Amino acid sequence: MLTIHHLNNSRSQRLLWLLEELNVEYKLEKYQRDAKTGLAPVELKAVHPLGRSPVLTTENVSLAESGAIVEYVVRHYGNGAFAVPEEESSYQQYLFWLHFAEGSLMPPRVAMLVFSKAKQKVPALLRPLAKKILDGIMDAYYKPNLIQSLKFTESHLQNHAWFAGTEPTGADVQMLFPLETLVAMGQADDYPAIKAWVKKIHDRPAYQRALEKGGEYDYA
Ligand SMILES: N[C@@H](CCC(=O)N[C@@H](CS)C(=O)NCC(=O)O)C(=O)O
Repeated sequence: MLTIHHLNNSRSQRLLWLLEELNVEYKLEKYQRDAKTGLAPVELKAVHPLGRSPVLTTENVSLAESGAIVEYVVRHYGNGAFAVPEEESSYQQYLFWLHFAEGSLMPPRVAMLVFSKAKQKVPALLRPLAKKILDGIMDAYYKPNLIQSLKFTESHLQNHAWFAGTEPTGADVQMLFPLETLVAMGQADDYPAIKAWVKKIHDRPAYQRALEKGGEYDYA
């Protein structure tokens, strides 16, 4: 039996969507972020040394990294659904978007989130200086980098129903978290195709079931 170790308000929500789409039987172990730090509780370290979510376990598997888990689940439990596309150009799209999600899109999003939290934590006297430095780094690198990635994603979705081929695949699962958080945070006004793609997934019965099972999730 598969177990998914799931943290509230986190990337693991997309795994629940995948498992619901595939009608896989699974057990859900829920963990709650620390109210002050937002970090995962120490119990997750007993499941995997990195102590982050998601983690998938079976009697003989303990796998972290959502991309790795998506590939594992689709390969062993997919029965052809959400699978790696066979057609060469779709296969290349699949590889690209599956890795782009965590490799290129998430890092500037996380950095900007961390920087804006950091600004609030600096003592009031030092805040103007801290703001100047942190905004300078964001404006010089993370912001333009993120906008470039989002424009590229938007242009793909203006011409394609899914990220790779004619049906949803693991690439869509991976792209969901960065894009649904963007929409939920009200930062997607310039990206109508991204908004429509997120809505299309949110409207699916399997997504709704995943939401019900996962509990607290601020991005849907
Ligand atoms: N690239 C990893 C990222 C894992 C990750 O950072 N997960 C976050 C949840 S969104 C987490 O567990 N954060 C809590 C912590 O770091 O303590 C993946 O895709 O699985």
